[in-house]
Amino acid sequence: MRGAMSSIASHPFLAALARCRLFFDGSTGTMLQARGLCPGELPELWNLSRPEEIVALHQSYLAVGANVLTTNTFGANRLHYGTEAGGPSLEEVVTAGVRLARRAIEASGRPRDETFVALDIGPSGKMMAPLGDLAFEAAVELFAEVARIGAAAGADVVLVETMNDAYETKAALLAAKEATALPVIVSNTYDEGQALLSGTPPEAMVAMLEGLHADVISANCGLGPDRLLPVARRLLAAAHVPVLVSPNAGLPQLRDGRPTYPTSPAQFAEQMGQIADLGASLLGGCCGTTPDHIRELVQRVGQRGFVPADRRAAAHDAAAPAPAIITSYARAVPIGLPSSPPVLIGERINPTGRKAFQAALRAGDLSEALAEAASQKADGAQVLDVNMGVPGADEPALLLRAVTELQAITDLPLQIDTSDPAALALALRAYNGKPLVNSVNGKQASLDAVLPLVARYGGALVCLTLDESGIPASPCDRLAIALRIRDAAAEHGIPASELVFDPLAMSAGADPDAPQATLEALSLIRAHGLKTSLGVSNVSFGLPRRPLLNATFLTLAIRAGLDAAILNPHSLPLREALHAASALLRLDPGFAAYVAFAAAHPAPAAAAPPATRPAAASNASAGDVPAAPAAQPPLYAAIVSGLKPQATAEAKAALASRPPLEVINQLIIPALDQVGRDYEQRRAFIPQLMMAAEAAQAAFAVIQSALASSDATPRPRKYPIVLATVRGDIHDIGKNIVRTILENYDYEVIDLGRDVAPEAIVEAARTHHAPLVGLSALMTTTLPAMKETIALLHRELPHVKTCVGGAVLTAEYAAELHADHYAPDAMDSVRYAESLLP
Ligand code: B1M
Repeated sequence: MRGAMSSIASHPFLAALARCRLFFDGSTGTMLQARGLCPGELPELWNLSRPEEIVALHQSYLAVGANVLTTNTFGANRLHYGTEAGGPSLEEVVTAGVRLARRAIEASGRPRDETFVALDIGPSGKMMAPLGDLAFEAAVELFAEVARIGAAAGADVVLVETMNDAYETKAALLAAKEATALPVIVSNTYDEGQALLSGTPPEAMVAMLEGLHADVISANCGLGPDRLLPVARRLLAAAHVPVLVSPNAGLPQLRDGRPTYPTSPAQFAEQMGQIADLGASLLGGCCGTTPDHIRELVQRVGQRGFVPADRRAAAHDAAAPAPAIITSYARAVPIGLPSSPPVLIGERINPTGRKAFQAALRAGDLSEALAEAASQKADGAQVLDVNMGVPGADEPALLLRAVTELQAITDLPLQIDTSDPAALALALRAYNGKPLVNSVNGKQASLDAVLPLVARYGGALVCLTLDESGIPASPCDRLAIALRIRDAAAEHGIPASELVFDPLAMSAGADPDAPQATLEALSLIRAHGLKTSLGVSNVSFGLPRRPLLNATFLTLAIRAGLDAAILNPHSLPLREALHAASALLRLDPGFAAYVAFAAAHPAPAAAAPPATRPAAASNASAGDVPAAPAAQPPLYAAIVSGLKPQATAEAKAALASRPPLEVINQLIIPALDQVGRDYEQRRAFIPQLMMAAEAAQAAFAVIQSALASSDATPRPRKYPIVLATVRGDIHDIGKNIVRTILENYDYEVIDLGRDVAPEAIVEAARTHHAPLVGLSALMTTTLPAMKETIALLHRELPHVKTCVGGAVLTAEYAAELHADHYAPDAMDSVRYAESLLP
């Protein structure tokens, strides 16, 4: 977070960065391979077994002008070291790594305040929960241990690098900050789509990392300097801290089974020059770069003009007032962009006044909250407010669960809405990204509780203009509270650009002057260069035709300069007002959003009669008119949205009116195809793919048990069929469907699971005397494994027939692989099995 500058600003490394450009070294892995590191050998072991090689490598980089050395500790963590009796401890490996780099510097005679040792921390190699099995706090401890050891051994700075998952990056940065007093550089690996594997764009990374006080933000690995240039440009446009760029020497090409890197030292340095001119303060190299690359880089770029990061950032901020950026793992949402419509914050994940929702939350049931996330997004919400304030419930635990589970199924940023500091602390720590915090107010107790938490974890902050004396009637008094909050935040290092002020809508029924006062306070706050938000629906409390009043008040607030509106996105009048006012006030260039909205919501006369919405939206705020329902069948929608409990319930409902195979073929598979298309077109990312897969599996489990119970009498089995997803491929939903249908037709299925080696498949066919083997593969990259399996089967067991299936296959491909049969779906495999031995 800008302004919340680190207390270690006087550290020699940061002081050097304010003076001049620094050069990192190049690759470690590629260079060690050239010195004899064998495939599969752990590179960090060389710190103990071949220390002279490591020192020599460091010296080769120092000799060409590098002034930051990366320790040989990339993969050193508790998962790889210190687990085997007799093996070296993690402490030995990391300490040696730091000392060898220090030894090289000392031998070079370079001054201590010009040449630095960066403790290298790479990714854990595991997937973070809830999608994987590495819990957030376990990841923090894993990285903290390495950071503690490295700092004690004398590292100057921590380099967290090659991270391709935003959440793991957060764990590593928090760990390094909490375990050491060193500056921390955080480096991510972006793909050609300019996002991390977790789908995170550069702006979202910058917002989260600056909020957590990263001292340098960086991109490394993955691409060469030419293809990393657009990412560097985006990082430099967004970041206020210095930026490091360490690309590969181009995209690797396989030669004789080994990767080679095509970008020559001269090309590398030439392309890096462009990145330096954009303002990168630190430059280095990753895979495939050698001392020759760094020599060229230092020689060609060392003399170019250098602008310190704070001057570069100040120039950006002067060009346009800085918005408050909030993020999820997949997107950054700016609040307060000039000439933009207000950001729509969905208010529906809030049990206030909703008895059934409260009872469900008290029982630990979050399904309505998850369904609201999906339906509010469908109705245009850009941010989701999450409030778990239920009397009698454990709010910290519930809010933590809600934040975690919501982030697994939605890519929208969340607004964490609680008045309980303990709940806020837990949710902020576990949040994947940089949230909006709702809220602080002018009471000293609130300022004391909330500001330190936001300063520590990052976040934009909604500030309510009330204090110990209540909500002032006068707009000027509300402004005075806003300014007091602004000043208190600044003392905690939270800049005004991160604050969004809510001048509080009050019921016009209770006080006819209230709406005017709120609008005037809003204008005053705006006139002081501050941002605003408003929960609009309070204005109509106790009055008839609430949607009409709410929509009109929203229009007036937009006119007064509203930056964010907290409202019910299911309310059509509110969304109509938002789009129409934004268009008329020139906040919607070219009327683009208005036209898209109008196309999706034709005028009432032409529209179909309103239908009732699904349960999730049926208890919309009093008087709100629900928007048109989504057209997708509920089971399809539940799978696409990754909602497991809903998928289970909707599968049961679907089975009441359709046969099981129809549910599979017309609802489950098309939903997965939709998610696959979204993934391909970068509208969805791995987390959504995984949640959709889990929802599909939950639906399929219902179908499986329906099939099993409809056919309780055991019948003799026909013959054994071996089934497997081939080596390297973990997609097994299709194979599982095929197994169930084959079993339903009385075949004995030996299911070997997924990612199965050719030899294991042949062995199972031999042992079970199976006349038929069914193979599944869903990726072009795993077709060779399928071909290898078929060849091995034909060679070892020529009498065994092979039947293949999976999304990437066609009859032509199957013929090329020499399969005996291609089955486009499960029923076709049954027909083929019957044709062999009826
Ligand atoms: Co991934 N995935 N996925 N994925 N995934 C695809 C396959 C992909 C097409 C998405 C896309 O880009 N559009 C793409 C492959 C691109 C390509 O190679 N051309 C892809 C990718 C790239 C990946 C990863 C590499 C992503 C990453 O990590 N960067 C990764 C791969 C990991 C690995 O395998 N090493 C990955 C991971 C995953 C999840 C884990 C998240 C999850 C799988 C969970 C699981 O299976 N347990 C997943 C999912 C869900 C999909 C999609 C969306 C859906 C697959 C599916 O289940 N379809 C998929 C997109 C798509 O296919 N539209 C995609 C429904 C299923 C019922 O159909 O398997 O075809 P299918 O089975 C049918 C028939 O084909 C036939 O009968 C079945 C029933 O009718 N059949 C057989 C299948 N096997 C048969 C065997 C037989 C007979 C018939 O023998 C007798």
